[in-house]
Amino acid sequence: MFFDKARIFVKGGDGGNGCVAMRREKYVPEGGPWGGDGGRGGDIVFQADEGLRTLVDFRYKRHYKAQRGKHGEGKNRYGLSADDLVVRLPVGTVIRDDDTGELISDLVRNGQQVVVARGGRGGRGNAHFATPNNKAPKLAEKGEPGEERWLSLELKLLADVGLVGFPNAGKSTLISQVSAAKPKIANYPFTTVTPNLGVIRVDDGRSFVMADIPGLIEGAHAGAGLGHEFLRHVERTRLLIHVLDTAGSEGRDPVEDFKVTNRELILYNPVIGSRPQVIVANKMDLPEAAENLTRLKEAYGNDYEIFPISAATGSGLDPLIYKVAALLEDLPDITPPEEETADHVVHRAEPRFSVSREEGIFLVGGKEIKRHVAMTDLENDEAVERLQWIFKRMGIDDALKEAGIKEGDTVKIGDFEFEYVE
Ligand SMILES: Nc1nc2c(ncn2[C@@H]2O[C@H](COP(=O)(O)OP(=O)(O)OP(=O)(O)O)[C@@H](O)[C@H]2O)c(=O)[nH]1
Ligand SMILES: [Mg+2]
Repeated sequence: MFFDKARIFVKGGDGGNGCVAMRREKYVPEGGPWGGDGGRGGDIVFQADEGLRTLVDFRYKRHYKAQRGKHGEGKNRYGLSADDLVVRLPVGTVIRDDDTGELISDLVRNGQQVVVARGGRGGRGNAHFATPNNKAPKLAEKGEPGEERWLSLELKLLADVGLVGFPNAGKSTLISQVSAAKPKIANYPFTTVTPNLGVIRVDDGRSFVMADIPGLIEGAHAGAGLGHEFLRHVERTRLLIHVLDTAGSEGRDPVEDFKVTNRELILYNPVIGSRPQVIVANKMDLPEAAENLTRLKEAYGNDYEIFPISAATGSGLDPLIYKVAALLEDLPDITPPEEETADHVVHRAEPRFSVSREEGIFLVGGKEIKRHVAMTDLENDEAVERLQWIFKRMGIDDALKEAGIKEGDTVKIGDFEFEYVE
């Protein structure tokens, strides 16, 4: 099987905890705070790798977690930061946030990297919290939790040219003649069930990549045959080679086939439907082909270049390959479809926090305050006092009062519950 979709979970490493320590030295009577900071948690980094062709690895391993940072230590020693976790994916993988659908990245270049989940920063040690009023603070921050989210991955192969046409038209035979690709070829429809890529090298040093996909039949856009699933892999090609069975084997009519396939392309995606095309009139070695070629020329000769070939015998291939190489030189580079460029992503402006009431409990939500709670050592009075100060500073205190909170009511933030005191 060919896996071109996956859903996976990623989590950056948590930051290491800050340390509470006091300086104790012989001749320094009043040692100050001396606890070091925790180290940063590792990021999850995705890297495009041209050696990979499918997302099959993500079928078996769905959870990716980076290491946490080391905790800070006494004598102001920092905890070590964790290494990033680098995960390799095939070039052409589109990465989205699975919950929001937001585009995170489109890996189109070999070696391209993107951070998909940041590691948390290390908690600060108590050395940071000394003030003129509190020269020996006994609190430190816990490490910040690493970012986590579900991602959807979708592979869209990157090729310059895509082969489209009915099953049995000879697409796989063609790619096997002009490149080193060795797809299965047989005289029955839907021989090809997974896309194949082939590199075509022209004598003069130019080269381009061709994608062979499963054949399309009428109604493919609605799921007939193998459906249009695989058209995704020609979405980013610059030119389509439309392969026709000119001999009209099995009672087919190539003039009609050309129309039907183009209609399916447009129904799938008008952008693909309007890609430049050349027509390959295949199977010219068969006697029925000559007459159909004349009809094809009459019907489409004004609008398209038509290349009579025999993929089976290899005749007519050179003019086709030279022309395709020449056309590609003038066609713009592959750019992902516009709706997939990050500029078009709408980022929802999130309020800083939210306060709501449910069955007498006051719920406080929001990333920022949840992070503060996660970074607080709730067993430590001084740390909790500081958290209360953060509540005031962020305006959560006022919002709770506005919502009608009274002494003794319960406040809940994530998993953390406490009793409200004025
Ligand atoms: N006579 C003749 N037969 C051909 C030619 N090209 C392909 N064939 C035959 O046509 C049949 C189908 O060829 P494939 O290359 O598998 O066709 P395809 O378009 O890849 O088909 P799907 O993968 O099913 O979409 C095979 O039996 C080939 O040997 C040709 O130029 N002449
Ligand atoms: Mg095939």
